Amino acid sequence: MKITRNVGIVESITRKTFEENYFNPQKPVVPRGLLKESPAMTKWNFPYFKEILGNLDVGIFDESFEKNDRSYKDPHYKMPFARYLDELAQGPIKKRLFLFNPFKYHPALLQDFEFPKICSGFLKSFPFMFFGGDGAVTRIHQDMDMSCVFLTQFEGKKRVVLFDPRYSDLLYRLPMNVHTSVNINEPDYEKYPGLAYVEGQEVILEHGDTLFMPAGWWHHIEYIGSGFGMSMRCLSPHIRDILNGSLRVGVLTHLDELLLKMASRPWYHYKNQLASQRANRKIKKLQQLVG
Ligand SMILES: O=C(O)CCC(=O)C(=O)O
Repeated sequence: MKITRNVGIVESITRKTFEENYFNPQKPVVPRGLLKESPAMTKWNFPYFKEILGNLDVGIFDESFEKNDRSYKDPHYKMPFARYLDELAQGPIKKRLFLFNPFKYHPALLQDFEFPKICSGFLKSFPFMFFGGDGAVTRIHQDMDMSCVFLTQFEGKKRVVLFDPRYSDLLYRLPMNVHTSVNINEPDYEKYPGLAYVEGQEVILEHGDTLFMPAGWWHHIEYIGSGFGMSMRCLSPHIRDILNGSLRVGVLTHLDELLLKMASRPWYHYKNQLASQRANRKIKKLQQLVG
């Protein structure tokens, strides 16, 4: 597996340039300081969230999220947000808050930023926040709804590794799911030979950086220092992504979870087998092309 640092970083960008160079061709980019005028950039920090939402019970994902046969939507346990923020501020903990919607509980937060003007089609009811401690990992996945994501970093840094969706088979995507069993930090080429043909793009996000992740791009995320970020989602310019996303959100994920509940091990085993078969077919095609 090759990991490059090819993601473009731009200090400022017009809507026209963004659409032509990144949005329409669905190419990742970091438009630095996209939200720099927003009050959120200076106002949002751990003490502020503790003050406004400290009493809220939040769903925590611990390291067992790394296990593959768990739904990635269900948190492992709950704890008061204030206690979680204290733990984050104190030191390295791998607990994460994933797809957290604080705006539901404190709508005034929506006044603290504006959706970027560089594209339209934002799903304005679905901004989400993500918190994590130093060393926490959001395991590689695609976003189920197949929308484009603008991920802005507020506190701490993040290492993000992106993979083009054309590598889905070689990344052993589990059928009916947006996950894979592979670990991109320790690729097991014996078990997953397809990984040798995959190329990822790594980028480090710092305070104020926004990463544009096109629809369906795989992302693996590591927290460098305790921190948090926010995602804003917008519809893909391609109707096939919108249809695919609706199918996944409306049907496939529910079916997958039902089968996981009914027959967890055999279903998981069967999905891994299918993923391997798909990867092997892809490897064969690639080998025929080169030789
Ligand atoms: O920042 C994170 O921890 C995860 C972000 C993510 O997976 C997303 O925005 O889809």
